[in-house]
Amino acid sequence: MTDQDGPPETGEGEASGAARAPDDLFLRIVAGELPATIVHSDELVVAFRDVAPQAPVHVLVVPRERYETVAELAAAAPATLARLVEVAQRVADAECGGQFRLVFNSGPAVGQSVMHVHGHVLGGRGFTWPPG
Ligand code: DGP
Repeated sequence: MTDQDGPPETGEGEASGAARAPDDLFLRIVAGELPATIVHSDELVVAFRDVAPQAPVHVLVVPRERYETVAELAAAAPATLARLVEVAQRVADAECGGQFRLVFNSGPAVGQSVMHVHGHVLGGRGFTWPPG
């Protein structure tokens, strides 16, 4: 894996939904159409800082292709999900000693506001359990 590769060539089939859905904020960030502080980019995933950080480290890792939920991503493109988790660990290794909380909100009822699957990598402070 390199940090700056070209366009996606996943070989894992088509992403669900409209590949260029105009309301998909994260597709627009992946395409470079919206600004973001990108901390990692490869042929499968892009990681960038959350615009409203909830912890000293708060990075979103998203697939380049559009899937709505983590379960959908796991079923359709498991290698991309594995890469997403690998990148989450790499971000945490670089920024908060390797320990982190990885959150996938799946559905509006539990807080998903952007319907393009994203892992929240949270770290750099203590966390309580259970989450709110
Ligand atoms: P969720 O609620 O799980 O769907 O998380 C969406 C996250 O995305 C939320 O923490 C805020 C972040 N976010 C929303 N819009 C933008 C944006 O335009 N840029 C960046 N960097 N983050 C965004």
